[in-house]
Amino acid sequence: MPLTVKPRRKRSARIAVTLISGLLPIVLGSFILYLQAGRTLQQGSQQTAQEALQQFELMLDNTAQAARELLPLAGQTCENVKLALREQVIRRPFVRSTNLVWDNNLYCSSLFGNFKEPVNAGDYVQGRLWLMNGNPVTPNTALLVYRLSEGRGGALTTLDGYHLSNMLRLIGRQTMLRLQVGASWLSMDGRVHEGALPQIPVAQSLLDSSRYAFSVSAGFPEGETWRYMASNYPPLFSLLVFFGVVSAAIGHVLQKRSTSPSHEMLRALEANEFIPYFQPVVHGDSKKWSGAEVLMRWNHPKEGLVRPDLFIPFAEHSGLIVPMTRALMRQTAALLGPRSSTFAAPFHIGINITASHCRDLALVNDCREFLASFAPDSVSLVLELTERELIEPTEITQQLFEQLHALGVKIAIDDFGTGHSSLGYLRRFNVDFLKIDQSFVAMIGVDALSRHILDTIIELSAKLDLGIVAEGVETQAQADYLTAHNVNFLQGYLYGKPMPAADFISALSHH
Ligand code: G
Ligand code: G
Ligand code: MN
Repeated sequence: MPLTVKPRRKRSARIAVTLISGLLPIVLGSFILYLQAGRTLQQGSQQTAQEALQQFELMLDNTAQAARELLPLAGQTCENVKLALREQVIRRPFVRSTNLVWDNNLYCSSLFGNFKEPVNAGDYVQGRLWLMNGNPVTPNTALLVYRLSEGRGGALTTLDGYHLSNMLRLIGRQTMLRLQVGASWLSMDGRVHEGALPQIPVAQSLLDSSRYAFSVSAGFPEGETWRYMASNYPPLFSLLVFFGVVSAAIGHVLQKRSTSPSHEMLRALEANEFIPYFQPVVHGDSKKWSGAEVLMRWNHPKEGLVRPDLFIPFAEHSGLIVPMTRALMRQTAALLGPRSSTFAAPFHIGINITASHCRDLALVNDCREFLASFAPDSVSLVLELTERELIEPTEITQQLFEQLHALGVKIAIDDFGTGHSSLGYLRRFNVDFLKIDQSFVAMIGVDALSRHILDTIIELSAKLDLGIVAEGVETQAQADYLTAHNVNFLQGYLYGKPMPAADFISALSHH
């Protein structure tokens, strides 16, 4: 029969929740660190580009200054001006060569003196700067040419690419740093490339010079963010892993700690933690064992043995009492069934039931299954219904008790005397036994009124032809009194406390 309670979460789901609570801080933290690393790299590339831009402007200032000083000499014969041209080369650290132009013709050079080469202003970006990949003197070596012109005259001063690439390397270090002039660009290895600057994969910064026609771009190669994190963030990663472990542990513990008592009890039911204890019931005259009451115990993994008064109310409230009792009956049948063929007379087995059991007919099947485990007529199953909690007579309960009766199941009213069941009630439910509450037994020889009630109950049961069980018999005096008043069955510490199955079974063979 299906449980009426929502099943507990699956083990795999619990593991998943634990994993997620552990991974969440790590993933989230790594994401934040990734963003932080990206920002740091962006700042780094911005700073590098800024620094390179400044240095290149300083070098170009130097080169431009030479051109400015030479421009007024344009038009004079090379013979007159070549010393002035060479002087600029020597005085200015970055200037490699100086040249004079007249009518778009380079006619005098610091290197060769008299010369003749056409000059095309279109080669120069904004008429000013040309990044060349070498010249006939030094082919395949970068060269930056600065052009100044006025009227028919002009001055060309060149900056050695070696200085430029050196600067790229010095400033760039781990950064990818490039200098772009028009459609050519210079890489850190000193080579000049034609075409648009390729995109830099990580943290690209592009800065245009406001004074000269060049720009600088900086950035990092693919995967730099992870490399940066791996080399700079190990302590933070350890912290994240620590948080992850703590968070997973909290998630795990919170899940293990059940949210409600019924939740915890369902877990216990699945784990078979509810076990039967047995308390013997003896014949009033011979004091031989006539049977036993099955009392539930919770064998809790942490709390140890838990008494039923502490959990039965929750079990009743959640409806779990029905599957719990079913499990208890199955265990009892498995323990005692195999020995039942040796029972001399029908052995009474008392099982406590509650109002929850009387809402449907499931109990009939449970009892049928229980009885089937025993040798025919070797046991008498007694269902004990406490008088504290009366059952409302309905169509269902009427059917239930009729079917139980047909099965041969007996009904006892437990804790009799503490509630107020009427004669009609006793008859309607076909009651077979009354179990006198232990409070009356305890008052034997102590309190006259209680004794009077006790005598009345005994008389009543005799008149109604009901069997009678006295509970809580602790002293010989109580036993003597009850036997003298013809009480059929006695139960109490005098004859045996509730005991685990192994003890009960070994004691059973002596009785
Ligand atoms: O032996 P003891 O301390 O176990 O019993 C405490 C109370 O718990 C008693 O009132 C007894 O009837 C009740 N009780 C014990 N076992 C069960 C059980 O299996 N089902 C129900 N409903 N009550 C039980
Ligand atoms: O189901 P019922 O309410 O009858 O449960 C019997 C309860 O009485 C159980 O808790 C059981 O441990 C307890 N009990 C059984 N015999 C004695 C006894 O002799 N003295 C006392 N004080 N309690 C007893
Ligand atoms: Mn009982």
